Amino acid sequence: MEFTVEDLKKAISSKTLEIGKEIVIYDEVESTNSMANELLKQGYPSGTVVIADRQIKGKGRLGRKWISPYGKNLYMSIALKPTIPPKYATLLTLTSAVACTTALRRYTDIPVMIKWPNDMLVDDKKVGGILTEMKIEGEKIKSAVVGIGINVNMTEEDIPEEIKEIASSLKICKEEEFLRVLLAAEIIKEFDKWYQLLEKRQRKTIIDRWIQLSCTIGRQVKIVLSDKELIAGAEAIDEEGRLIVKLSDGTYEKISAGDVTLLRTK
Ligand code: BT5
Repeated sequence: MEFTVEDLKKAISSKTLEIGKEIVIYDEVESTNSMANELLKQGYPSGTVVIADRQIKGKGRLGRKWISPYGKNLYMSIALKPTIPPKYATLLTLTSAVACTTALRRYTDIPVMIKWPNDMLVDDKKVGGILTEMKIEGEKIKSAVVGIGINVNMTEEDIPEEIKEIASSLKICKEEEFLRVLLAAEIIKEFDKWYQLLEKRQRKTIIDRWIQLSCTIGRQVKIVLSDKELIAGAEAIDEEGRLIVKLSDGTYEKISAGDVTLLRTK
């Protein structure tokens, strides 16, 4: 890795309340999410950040993989012990997307948008994704890991055929290289701010900002659920972070998990 924990702490510069008090950087891991979980088990505190230069088993949602070439992109996980009730679990992903997108926009000036719940898109192509994994015990979230993958300096040639149609990178969007250390610092600072709002139950502030940054609301979408597919209009987000969609028969449905494909601008 071309930057050290000290470099990153210097780039963060201001004091954060919780995120990044402990930072661990690896050359190679199976998955920064798995490593963050491991560190939590070892007693590392909530807010611990794990970064790696390469992942050999980078994870997407639902058992999918996250393509993680060496030295080009940001692979980062944040280990947390949230105090919010489990029913607001989806909101943690939405909060993370708000923090990452705000940080990306500030650092790169690229108009990154969020597709519900976890994709960061530029011109409908994916430049980043978020994987939230949680351990829930009874009525409590025991621990959570938010994994953030951002395609930073990947070129067209670096993108494997299987995702060429759907993926992009910050470098491809802006034709310039970005410093991962500065991007990571910006994300840690924003995450610290938005996560505190979530912990303080400021759900409306988070959802309002999410809607501002979203390219999902107001679009026709295709939703793939485990047992069916729906074509619907994405109308709003409820206070648990679920997507409210309007079906062609005029009825509404709330979606809390599933894949959303944007169909066309309304
Ligand atoms: C995600 O899943 O978008 C969550 C990605 C989270 C990755 C981070 S990296 C740090 C941390 N450690 C981990 O092990 N994971 C997290 P999902 O919505 O399921 O999207 C996965 C799909 O996106 C794949 O099936 C591919 O089609 C596509 N994909 C894979 N790698 C990609 C990449 N680098 N850029 C864009 N799209 C990609």
